[in-house]
Amino acid sequence: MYAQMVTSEAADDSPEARAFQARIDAGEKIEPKDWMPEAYRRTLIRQIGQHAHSEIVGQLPEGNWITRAPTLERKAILLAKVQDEAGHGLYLYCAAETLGVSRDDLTEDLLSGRMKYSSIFNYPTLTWADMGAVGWLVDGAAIMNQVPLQRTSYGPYARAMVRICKEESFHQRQGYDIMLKMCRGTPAQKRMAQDAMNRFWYPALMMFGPSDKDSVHSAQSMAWRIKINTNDELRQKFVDETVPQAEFLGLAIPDTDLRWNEERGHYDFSEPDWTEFYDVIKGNGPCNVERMTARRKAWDDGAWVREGLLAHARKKAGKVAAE
Ligand code: FAQ
Repeated sequence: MYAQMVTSEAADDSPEARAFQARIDAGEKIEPKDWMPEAYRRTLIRQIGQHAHSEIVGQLPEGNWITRAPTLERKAILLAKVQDEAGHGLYLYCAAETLGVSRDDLTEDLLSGRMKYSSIFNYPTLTWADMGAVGWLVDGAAIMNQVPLQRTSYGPYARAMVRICKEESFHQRQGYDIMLKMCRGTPAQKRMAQDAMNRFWYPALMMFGPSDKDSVHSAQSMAWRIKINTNDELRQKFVDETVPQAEFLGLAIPDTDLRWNEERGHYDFSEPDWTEFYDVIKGNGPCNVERMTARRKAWDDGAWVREGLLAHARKKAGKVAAE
């Protein structure tokens, strides 16, 4: 229901809106009880809610490999990483709740398809090398997007991002470490690493969202400092930082047009297939149905726990009121 309300960010020229914009322009943080335009609040609910859902759904492709990690140490590390993602989801749901939505409503919106989650988690993780590629490229792309969000204008979101970014850096390093091990291993392991790179490169580029000319929300979100950079700026930064890392591993980036552009001081690269991107975010990616089936089952199976906790809280509140 919240997703449907965010169709356009209506222009508001009231004195309150002008004072609000002045606070944003001065770099002040907006806190939950401060006045804010309704469209600002809804945009935040959409973005933070989607972000929270992504962290939760994002546990599934890696959770798939916990029982099959090649060593006890790798299993413990992967388990810790997946638990971190659950924690990130919870910080973000808490930040969204400060805007007056409930976690239950956000979850219902995810399960009904009214709210989105990151396209990347609709791709399968087929081999152990995919755990390396997810950590290195997916967490790497997530960090590139999230580091600037530590300076986002909404206080609770900015503060959640500080802790999340610290943990994501560890995730990125553990993914790179898996890739390094495989690339320095047997020829078969190196081939697995290259295959994972080939499958995850373009989906990782899609994580930054559509190209700037097609981004619906960027202009208003940047004016409100909900977003600090455009989608294309962050995608370029990711490519520039990732190419030398791939070279160190001895992996080829699956893009024949990738080359350093001396004049721009950046790599030129091919855009992802945007038809595939829109197809995935409409629910037609390789794993969309599987992911939502898993989330729906977890939500339904956990109903008795939520009901029990609420009954306990109500009983406790009743006792306190009676005292
Ligand atoms: N997937 O106008 P824009 C992670 C939608 S966390 C799906 O450019 P905006 C950690 C967009 O919602 C990954 N949908 O939108 C981890 C909008 O549709 P709507 C998540 C996408 O909001 C690692 C429409 O397209 N990170 O990975 C995507 O200004 C490993 C038009 O797009 C965040 O959420 C997409 N990739 O910019 C966990 C970061 N891109 O809502 C486990 C915060 C766009 O109108 C394992 N979010 N759309 O129906 C953001 O920075 C922004 O929301 C963007 C999109 C940049 C994602």
